[in-house]
Amino acid sequence: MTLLSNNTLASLAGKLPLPAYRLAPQQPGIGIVHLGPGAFFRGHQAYYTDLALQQGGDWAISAVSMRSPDVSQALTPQDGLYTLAVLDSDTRYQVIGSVQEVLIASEQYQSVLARLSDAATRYVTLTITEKGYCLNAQGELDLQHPQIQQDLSGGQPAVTAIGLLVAALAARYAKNVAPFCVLSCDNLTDNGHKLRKALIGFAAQKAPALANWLEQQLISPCTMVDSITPATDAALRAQVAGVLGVNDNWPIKREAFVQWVIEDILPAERPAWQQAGVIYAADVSAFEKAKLRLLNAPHSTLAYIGYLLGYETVYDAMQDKTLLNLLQQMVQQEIMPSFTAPAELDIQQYSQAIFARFENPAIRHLLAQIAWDGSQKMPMRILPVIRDNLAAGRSISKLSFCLAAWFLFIRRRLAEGQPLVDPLASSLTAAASVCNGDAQHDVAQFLAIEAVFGTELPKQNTFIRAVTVAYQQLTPLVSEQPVARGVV
Ligand code: CS2
Repeated sequence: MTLLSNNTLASLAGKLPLPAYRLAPQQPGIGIVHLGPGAFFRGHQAYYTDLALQQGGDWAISAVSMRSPDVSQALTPQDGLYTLAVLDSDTRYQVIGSVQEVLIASEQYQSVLARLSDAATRYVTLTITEKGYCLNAQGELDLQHPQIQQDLSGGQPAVTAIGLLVAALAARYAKNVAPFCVLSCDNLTDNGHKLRKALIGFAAQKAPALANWLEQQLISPCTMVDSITPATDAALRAQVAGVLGVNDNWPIKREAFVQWVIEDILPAERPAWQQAGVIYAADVSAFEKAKLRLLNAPHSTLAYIGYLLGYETVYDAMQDKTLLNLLQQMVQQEIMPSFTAPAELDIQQYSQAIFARFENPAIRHLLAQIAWDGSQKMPMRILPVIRDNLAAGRSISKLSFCLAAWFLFIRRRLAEGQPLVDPLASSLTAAASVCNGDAQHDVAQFLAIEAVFGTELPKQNTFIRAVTVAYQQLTPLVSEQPVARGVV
C-alpha cells in the first residue's frame, strides 16, 4: 500500500476532511517551531493550527524532537501529514496538514538553530513534559541539573530545550531580530512564568545583556491545555489504513473534548487560533488550577491505585465503585475547596464532565501511561493542593492516598523487576529498596526526597500522619496475593 503524502493527498478527497491549504499550489510558510512533537501535540496544538491555517497565514509548523528520531522517521516520508482519529460514540477521521517539517535537534542542530533564529519564526510552542523544563522543587531552573550544566558549558548541540532556546534567542539578539513568543503547553502550574524565568535564568549565566533583553522583550503566556490522548496502537493503524486506502505510519487518536486557554498577552500578529476555538483569557491560572486539580490529580490517583488493584485502563479503574467513591470524596471534600474557580466555570459541572470523560468506553487510556514520571507530576497536581489544605486546616486524608499509592507502585515495580520510567528513578528505587513494610519507616524514605517534597512539607506532622495512614491501608495491595478489593 502507498503512503500518505503530498502525492497521495488529493486521492483521499471525499473520504475524510483534508487540509485544503496543503493542496494549494502555494503552501503556507513556517511561522511556528514546536518542541516535543509527541501524540499530545499532534492531537492538540497541531489540530488547532490546522484549523487556523484554513483561515490563511504563514503559520505552518516545524516540529523538533530533541533526540528521538521516531517522529521524523514516521512523518518525514509523509511530508508531515498524518491522520487524527477523534474518538466519540463514532470515530471521526481527518488529515492534519499543519506540520510541514520534522527535525531532530541532536542530528540536525544547525537546521534547527536556523529555523529558530529565522525572523519568520514568531512562535515556539512546547510539549516537553514536566521533566523537560529541568526545574527544582521550588519550580526554578535547576542549575545543578547535569544536562543544564552541559548546556551552560556551551557544548553543541544543546541537549535541553532551555539550552536550545537560549542559543536561538542569542542568535536572534545578535542579528537584532525580536524574540519569538514562547508558549509552554505542558501541565505545569504557571507554565509560562516558569518557562520565562528558566530561560532568563539560563541566559543570565551566559550573558547578562541577553538576559536583560529577554527580561524586556520575551513574551511567555501561561496556557491551559486539555485533551485525553491515549497512545497509538496497531488497531488504530489498521483502522486508518482501512479508511484512507493508504498507509499512515503514525496516526493519532484522542477524545472529542479539546481545550486550549491562552493568556492574552500574545503579539498582535498571531495564527487564527481564536477562530479555531482557542480561548484567550486575562488570567489563565484559575483555569490551570481547575484542570490540574480536577483532572490530573484524580488521573494520577486512578493510575496508581488502579494499577495496584490490577486494572489496565482508566475506564476499567473507573468501574471500581470503591475507588470511584474515594475519587469523588477527594474531589468534593479536598480539591474543590482548595482553589477559586474561574468565574465562567461551574466547577461541579466541569468535574462531572471530567469523570464522564474518564468513563468513555471508546478510550483505552493505559494507567501505565499516566503513572510515569510521578516525581515530576506530584509537585504540579497533588502537592500544591496538599500545601493549600494544610495551610487552611482542611483535610488531606484522601489526597494522601495518591502519594501512598505512588510509593507502593514504585515498590511493586521494584519487586517485579520492572523498570521505573522517571527522571528520579534512582532516588525512588533507592528509597523503595530499603522499605520493610512498616508504614512509618517506608513513608519517611520517600518523603526524604527533597527534589519532590522540598524541605518544609516533610516536617509537618499532619502530613506525615495522613500519608502513613493511607500507606497502611493500601499496603495489602502490594503483596503478590490476590488483591483485596474494597480496602480503600
Ligand atoms: C495525564 C495527562 O498522563 C498524564 O499524566 O494526566 O496526560 C492528561 O491525560 C492530560 O493532561 C489531559 O489533558
